[in-house]
Amino acid sequence: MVPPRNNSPVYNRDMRNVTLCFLVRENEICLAMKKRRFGAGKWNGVGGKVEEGEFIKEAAVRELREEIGVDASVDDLDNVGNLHFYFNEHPDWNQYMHIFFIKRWTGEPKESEEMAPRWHKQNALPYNDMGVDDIHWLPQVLAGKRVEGEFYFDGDGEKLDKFQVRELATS
Ligand code: 6OG
Repeated sequence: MVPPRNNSPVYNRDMRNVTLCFLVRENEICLAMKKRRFGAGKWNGVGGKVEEGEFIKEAAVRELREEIGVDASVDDLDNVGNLHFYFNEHPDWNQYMHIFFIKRWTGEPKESEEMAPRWHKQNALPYNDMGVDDIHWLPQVLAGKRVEGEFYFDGDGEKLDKFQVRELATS
């Protein structure tokens, strides 16, 4: 697949497409504790599956509203990364994750049945309680880079088999 060269995420027809959004403000980033389903008990951004017929950024905006009660405009979503995830033992879980940073929104992040949001210092993130992939791409993104890459997991996604991450030209 040709990687996106501009700021529009590109739908991957061969895999499940999912979104991951981070609200960011000076020195801080909003992480949310996932309360159920995949990734429960871990800090992550906010997101989920892109539904049939939905644009990727619209799906991201919907999840922000549903999961932490904030409203954002698709124009304020900055596509900072795109990662392919492959689960060696569960190929049906494979997914393509579109990552967004958001600097402008309305409302205060609030807890839902799905997630409990909290602001964290960007330079002191709880990587041990995040996805095992995060430490390999989030620092670059926080440093202003755009990334793409592939991660291969063993088990249910808790063990990293191999990965590669490439920095993209910032547009
Ligand atoms: P639901 O299945 O609850 O959405 N996600 C991952 N995030 C990170 N950082 N690492 C992973 O490694 C991930 N796999 C999935 C995408 C799942 C949410 O979790 C993200 C979605 O935002 C495997 O609808």
